[in-house]
Amino acid sequence: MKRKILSVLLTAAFVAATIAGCGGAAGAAADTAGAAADTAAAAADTAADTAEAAADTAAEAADTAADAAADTAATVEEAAEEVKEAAGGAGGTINVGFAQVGHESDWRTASTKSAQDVFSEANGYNLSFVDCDNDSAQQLEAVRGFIEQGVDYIIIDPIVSTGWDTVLAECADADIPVIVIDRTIDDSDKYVSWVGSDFLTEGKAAGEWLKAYAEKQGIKEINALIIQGTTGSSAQIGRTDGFSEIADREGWTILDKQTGDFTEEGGQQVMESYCKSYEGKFNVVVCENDNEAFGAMTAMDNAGVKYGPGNDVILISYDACTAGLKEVQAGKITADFECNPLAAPTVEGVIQTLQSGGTPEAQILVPDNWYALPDQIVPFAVDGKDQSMVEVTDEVIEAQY
Ligand code: GZL
Repeated sequence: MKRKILSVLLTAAFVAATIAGCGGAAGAAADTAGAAADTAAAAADTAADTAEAAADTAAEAADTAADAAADTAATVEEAAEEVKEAAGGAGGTINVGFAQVGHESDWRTASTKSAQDVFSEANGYNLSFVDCDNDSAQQLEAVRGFIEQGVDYIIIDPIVSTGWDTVLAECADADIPVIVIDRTIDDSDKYVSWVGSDFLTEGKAAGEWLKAYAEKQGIKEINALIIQGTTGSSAQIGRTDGFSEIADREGWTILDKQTGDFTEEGGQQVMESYCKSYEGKFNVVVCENDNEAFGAMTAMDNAGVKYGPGNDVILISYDACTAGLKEVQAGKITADFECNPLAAPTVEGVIQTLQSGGTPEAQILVPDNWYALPDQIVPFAVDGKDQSMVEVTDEVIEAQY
């Protein structure tokens, strides 16, 4: 467009100049026309420059607007992503970090599988699972790793019950809700809910059952050996305290208490030592989980100690895992006091409550049962509350975890 204007004006100027060359009125007119053409050409130049500048300005404004629009779109997308992540189960994947104790027992295996089954991709979760190998330092490191990852929720089964307040404060600062499962945390309340069993009641139930069973059997004196769980874990503390409370009340003798760390190897090592140190002096062995009981059975077999119904030694165990109930059915473990490992579905309920803006219960107990063969089932109460026992059958074993 600009070129065209210029070419017309220049032609006019050329014509004018030609006429001017002829002299006289015509020449004057031509001069005037030439001047007008020059003025017009200059005006056209200015207009073109102005138009160009306006075009450049418009282009810059367009670029700026485009950039702003792109930024806005990105911000909106980020916000949408954040809303989607916050919505979690409502269409978004929920990121869960689980710091598990370790892999020390059948109970732990069942607990881990329960969590992996519930917090699956198919159910809308992304589970970051860390087996902390019974190492508290590793467990604290795993929780801090989840904070770095920016998970939506953190589940902790605490190896021991103390040393937690600092890292839980870090979770709170990161606005990540913590749910404690199974064992308890006793030196901090910076978590949303605890889901687990009542370990003190488990210990008391074992003691009250033993009192009732010893009376039925006409056993006048109890000399017990205890193989404890991981020292400082709430499961160990509760079971030891609960059983000891009944022992003290009944005047029983607890010859020794040593930790088998909830493992079969640990149970065997401690029982081998007991068989040497207390040969012929004990008539009750209490193992604070089934895997310790399996190890103790090996040690007593090797030492020629007879245990189980109708034998010299009453063998009491906790957890009541499938393998433990099989030993009850085989007449090896006299009674088994369950600690239910399948808490993950309840934990998911807590997460869904939080997702929908609700407030979950602070403490949620999962139910436990007590198991024996018919001849070892006796009536007893715990804290004045009558207890029922489950007869171990093939069907019960089949249905166990
Ligand atoms: C109890 C759980 C214990 C089990 C053991 O709730 O923490 O840890 O009794 C396991 O088998 O190792």
